[in-house]
Amino acid sequence: EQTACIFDLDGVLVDTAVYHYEAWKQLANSLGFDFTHAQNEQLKGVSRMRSLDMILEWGGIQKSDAEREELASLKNSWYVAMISKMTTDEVLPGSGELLQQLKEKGVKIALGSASKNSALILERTGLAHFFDAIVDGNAVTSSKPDPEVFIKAAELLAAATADCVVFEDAFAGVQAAKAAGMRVVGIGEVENLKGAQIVIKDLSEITVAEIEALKNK
Ligand code: B16
Ligand code: MG
Repeated sequence: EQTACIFDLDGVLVDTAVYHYEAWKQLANSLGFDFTHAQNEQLKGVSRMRSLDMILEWGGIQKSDAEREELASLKNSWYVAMISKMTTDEVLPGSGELLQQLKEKGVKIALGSASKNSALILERTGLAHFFDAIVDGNAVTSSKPDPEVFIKAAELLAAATADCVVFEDAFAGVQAAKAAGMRVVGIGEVENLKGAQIVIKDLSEITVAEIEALKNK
């Protein structure tokens, strides 16, 4: 059967974590407390509202639902201002090349991201044209580790879940892919990505043939 590939966005194709960090830090500071890089790490792959709730908890602050909505949209307005200036230089090593090779071999490609800003990021970084399907934070009701995002992506590609290979940098994303019955390539450190079939530093470290061979493992 034909392999299909599903890519997470932040931390796999592009590095937007630095912008999330700046925007969340600005929000935390405006509420009177600090926000560290280590805390930012814990927000990878986590939805916007869940991220806000974790930050408010770290700051020991309670807010009403209406205030939480307001804070989340304030953070997002700062974040969007930053990602609106992204360029094609901000694509992570090997991403463009791998997407190009998959495309040439006729492998179907989908996005499976928690972000509600994926369209803007893909457009700014010149990656949008590679995708046969896009499933992001606007299209799902349950966040990773729930498998919904990847199952929807497989459906849109008309691919069997067993033929899908997911590329993920977050542990919650690895869990989501496993729950969907898919193979997972982890991007980052082995100790953070337990359950992935293989873990690589970035997409320059894998070939189309290696991806297709994963299904037999
Ligand atoms: P937004 P991914 C995730 O993207 C990020 O890793 C996470 O830090 C962020 O909070 C989440 O998207 C939501 O992003 O505020 O833009 O909707 O890694 O699933 O591509
Ligand atoms: Mg990610």
